[in-house]
Amino acid sequence: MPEPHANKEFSKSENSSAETKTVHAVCTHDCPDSCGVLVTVDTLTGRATKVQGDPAHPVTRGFLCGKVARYLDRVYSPERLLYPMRRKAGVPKGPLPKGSEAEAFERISWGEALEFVARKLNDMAAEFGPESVLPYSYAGTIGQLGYGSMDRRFFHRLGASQLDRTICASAGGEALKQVYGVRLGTAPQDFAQAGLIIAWGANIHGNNIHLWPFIEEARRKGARLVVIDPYRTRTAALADEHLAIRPGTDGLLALAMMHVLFRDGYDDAEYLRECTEGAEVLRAHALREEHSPKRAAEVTGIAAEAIERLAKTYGQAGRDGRGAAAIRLNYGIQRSENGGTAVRAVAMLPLITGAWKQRGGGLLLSVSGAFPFNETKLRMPELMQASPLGRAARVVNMSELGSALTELGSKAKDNPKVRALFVYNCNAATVAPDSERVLEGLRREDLFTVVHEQFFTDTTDYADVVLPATTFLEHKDVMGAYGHLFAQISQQAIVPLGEARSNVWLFGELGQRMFPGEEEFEDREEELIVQALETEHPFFAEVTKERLEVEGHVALTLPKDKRGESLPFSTPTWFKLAGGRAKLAPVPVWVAPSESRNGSEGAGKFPLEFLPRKADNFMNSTFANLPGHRLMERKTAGLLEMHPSDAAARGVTSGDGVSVWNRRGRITLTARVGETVPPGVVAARLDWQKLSQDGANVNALTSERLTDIGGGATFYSTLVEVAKVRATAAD
Ligand SMILES: Nc1nc2c(c(=O)[nH]1)N[C@H]1C(S)=C(S)[C@@H](COP(=O)(O)OP(=O)(O)OC[C@H]3O[C@@H](n4cnc5c(=O)[nH]c(N)nc54)[C@H](O)[C@@H]3O)O[C@H]1N2
Ligand SMILES: Nc1nc2c(c(=O)[nH]1)N[C@H]1C(S)=C(S)[C@@H](COP(=O)(O)OP(=O)(O)OC[C@H]3O[C@@H](n4cnc5c(=O)[nH]c(N)nc54)[C@H](O)[C@@H]3O)O[C@H]1N2
Ligand code: SF4
Ligand SMILES: [Mo]
Repeated sequence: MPEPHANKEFSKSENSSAETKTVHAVCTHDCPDSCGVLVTVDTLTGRATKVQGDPAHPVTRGFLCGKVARYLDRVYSPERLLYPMRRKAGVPKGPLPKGSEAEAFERISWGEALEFVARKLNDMAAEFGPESVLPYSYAGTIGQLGYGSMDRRFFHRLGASQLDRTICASAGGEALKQVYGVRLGTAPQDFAQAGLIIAWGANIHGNNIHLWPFIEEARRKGARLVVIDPYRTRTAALADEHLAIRPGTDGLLALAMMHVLFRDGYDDAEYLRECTEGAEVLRAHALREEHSPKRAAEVTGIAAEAIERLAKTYGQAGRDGRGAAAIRLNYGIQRSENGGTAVRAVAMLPLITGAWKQRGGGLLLSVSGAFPFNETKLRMPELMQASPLGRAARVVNMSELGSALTELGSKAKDNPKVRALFVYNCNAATVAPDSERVLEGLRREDLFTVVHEQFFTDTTDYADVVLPATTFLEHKDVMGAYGHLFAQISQQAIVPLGEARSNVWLFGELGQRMFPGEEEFEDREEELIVQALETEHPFFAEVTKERLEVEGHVALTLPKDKRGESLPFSTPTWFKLAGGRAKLAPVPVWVAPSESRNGSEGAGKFPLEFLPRKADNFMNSTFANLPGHRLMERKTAGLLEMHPSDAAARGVTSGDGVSVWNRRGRITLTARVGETVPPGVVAARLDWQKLSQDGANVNALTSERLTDIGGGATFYSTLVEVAKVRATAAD
């Protein structure tokens, strides 16, 4: 690996002295904020001594979230995985108690590890066909290179199955594209100008903290904050109004808002005419009786008056000198069976009122579409043609991992069973839905599993080979963001610990071994960054490697409208209010998720809607193994939050042990009775299996069912039943 690089600009900064230097890195966790991070490094020892938010970054504004403020606990954790290891002969695959994992494996050299993995992949490809190899990755890092570059080249060239990365955002991302054609939205800084802010399925304090200062600024100027979330998040508790909607009913709420907007003349006729298609069809649909606030109230659990008020406040925003309406739509609502339709409906609201015309107005889900990185150059999909397959490989949906490992394929070489699973950037055993099936698949003795990781996790417990991965302090990358509009470079601040290696290095080495002499596997971080930036796209007019190296972050060059404002959708284009860009229902039609109180399975044995939520102090499953982070999360880890009415009906009081189950699985948690959830809804946090009571986590209960649009995971459409298993010690 190259030696760490001291950024010229930052090494001159006042933080630097003869003994320390400051390096510009970027937090590469899967978070909308993509913070600029200044890393202080002791130049004598080479050790990082401090991380802080970059004060010069207009969205980071000098602070990091609580979890990454303690990032050095992760980098220098005594539990870091530092050497390649191979499962010892005779040790069965399966859960290992935390701290004992290393005993199941023996250390090997990188040379042996690469040789072994290359040979196994070659053997599998030869015997069963290359599609028997399945890469499985998500967002351990969202750096352009670490997330998807050399890894894709490698698997394309091999002819491995392709992975459809749907576990997080594909329903919402696809729905947004159906309406707008692109993933763009309101800049976070512009929220400071808004007069009304709706946080819709958006846990801002937990997941998107750098938006909060802009919301506070708007509120100081009189803006109102409304939170639409079944769960009483900290953001909800701090809002002017919290609408505790029933899960999976947001599409209907949005239609009811449209009903009022059209009925009461809050639609912007000129904007609709100039910028959209299908407004008349949508108007007729929205005005149907089933979309009246009264009818929507019965389903959503939000009073008709509250819906009327919300719609009117939304319609009046931006008029008569009031600030515009900004919706922070986040991914919460699209983790439902009907989540694509829900996002599609919500995304239409600012088109109806023309909220995009003013700074501060509009909607933010993701702005990832604003970064024109040259992904084709990085990933080289054309290599699939050069593979033994000579065609595009089959596609496996990552949200169906359990089925892919237990049911998919046959003896035929053109549709083989999965024989080798290569996991990187992902804690698959913990985060994938229907984990009982996933684990059944991972236990298969005829499955060869490689895991590239920073730590021993629930997933490494099933690995044949584990390979040590670098943290974002230990490798270089280039970054976009999905929650702001600055491109950044993340410098390598320290030498990798032990024998940890980056994703780029690993797949480059494997590529060179398996396909000797093929140049595309010789590129490393420096070359790949140059390739990532090879584009004529005007948004990158100012984004050059040279500037990124010196400045750390560079603003995108966004187009300006005739007033000279760079607002994403203020000028005429082709937004679809009816019709969409694919074969969708012409207008959004709300259908209850089958696993919800109004759905086809709602009246059955499992009456409670379950929210298997993210932890505010972890990043999905990342950080859950670190004592300092667990301490921060202690008030919610391992708990089942229940409404008093549901608890009373089951004789449960706070502190009781409860069993939570459905057809797919069963877990044990400790009850906390209170008003953080509405009646009929229970909530718990995602955590490692091995750190949970009974060794099973919330995903034992979730299903592989996919969303209506985008083939996404439906974590938040899950029904369960709860019973007391153990009284609290106080009883
Ligand atoms: N601290 C922390 N930060 C994170 C993460 C983390 O695990 N921890 N994960 C990162 C990742 S991968 C992502 S994708 C982002 C996601 O960030 P968000 O998009 O905020 O995603 P969620 O936390 O899944 O859901 C947001 C809120 O939606 C609510 N919700 C659930 N169902 C419904 C519903 O039917 N309707 C409505 N209106 N609301 C609903 C949930 O209660 C939750 O409070 O956060 C990132 N940031
Ligand atoms: N019940 C439930 N399940 C969920 C969710 C939920 O809200 N509830 N959220 C879903 C969502 S939105 C998402 S995005 C997924 C997230 O699923 P994952 O992407 O698997 O996220 P993490 O749990 O953070 O695990 C990432 C792993 O990558 C490793 N890693 C980090 N950097 C690198 C690197 O550079 N190289 C390699 N090789 N490894 C690295 C980390 O050590 C970590 O173990 O989970 C999904 N699962
Ligand atoms: S996790 Fe998000 S908020 Fe925290 S430092 Fe990283 S980018 Fe910033
Ligand atoms: Mo995610």
